[in-house]
Amino acid sequence: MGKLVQGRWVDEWYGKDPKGHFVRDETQFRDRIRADGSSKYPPEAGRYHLYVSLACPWAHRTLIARQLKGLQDAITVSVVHPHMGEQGWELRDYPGATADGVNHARYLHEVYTRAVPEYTGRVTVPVLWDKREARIVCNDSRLILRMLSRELESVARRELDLCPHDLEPDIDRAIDEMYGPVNNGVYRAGFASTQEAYEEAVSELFRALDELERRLSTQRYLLGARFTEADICLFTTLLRFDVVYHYHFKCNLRRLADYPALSGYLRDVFQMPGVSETCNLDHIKHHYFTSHPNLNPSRIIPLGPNVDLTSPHGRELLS
Ligand SMILES: N[C@@H](CCC(=O)N[C@@H](CS)C(=O)NCC(=O)O)C(=O)O
Repeated sequence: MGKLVQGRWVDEWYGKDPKGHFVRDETQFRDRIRADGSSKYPPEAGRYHLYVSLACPWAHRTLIARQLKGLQDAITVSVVHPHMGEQGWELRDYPGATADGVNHARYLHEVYTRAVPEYTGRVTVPVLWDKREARIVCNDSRLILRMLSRELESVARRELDLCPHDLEPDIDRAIDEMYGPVNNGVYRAGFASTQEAYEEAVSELFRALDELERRLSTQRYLLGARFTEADICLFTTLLRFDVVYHYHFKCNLRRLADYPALSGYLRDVFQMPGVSETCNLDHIKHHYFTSHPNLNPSRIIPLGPNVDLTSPHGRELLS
């Protein structure tokens, strides 16, 4: 675990504030592919490459959008090894992982320094790489998600609007609202270094889940009858909840299985054509339980819990 400082890899755990709250660094590469030609990155089949981890909820967002939009041929992918070790994410052999066919890097930090030799910051997935200019376009999951849903229509095989214009403000609000307490909330709980910071995160998380449970009891998706980017953002956190966050991050006031609407919603999204192909519980468990030695020093990966994501959910009736 570490980061780059002026292009050199240094060992460093995540940031925290004086009260022990986990502090996530801002992403630094925030360019966009633009369909209207207003950026230096036009949509083009075969030009862009995604570096992802199948374990990471942020990277998982981009993989789902790529799959649902039929962008698999247009955008190539490298999948890192699930264990994030001393040198960070690594590209080496493991079932479901791939080599780096583009930059031939052994470590993801080499990809960052190839783009910016003096880069200072964390080396995170997802990364959207431009093969033509050998540059990182963007390493922010939310921006990449929006690009995949909006800017690559000309090379997408499926017509599916994940961010309809009439819903855009509501989608943005839903994503904003769940980021702090839910998506980042599980990390704020797991990486808190004081009791107060942990309790604050867990209370906010479960208050937000209770609210989402109410909302999803009467409507199929977060914004109503249409599946959108906001659902992708919620889904990738819920998928990891009972198998990892409940135990490893101590988010254990309730299990997701204790929420009928949320757990039905999880199965509903999992069963959408294309989504299950992007989900890999082995990578998820392997990553979290082996990559945080201060949380799980033995690195033993628990066998349970058994979560059946294929059982009926009955949520079609809500549409
Ligand atoms: N805000 C970023 C977060 C990405 C992120 O933190 N990814 C994690 C994996 S779950 C990572 O690569 N962490 C490595 C590190 O911070 O050293 C996004 O949404 O893209």
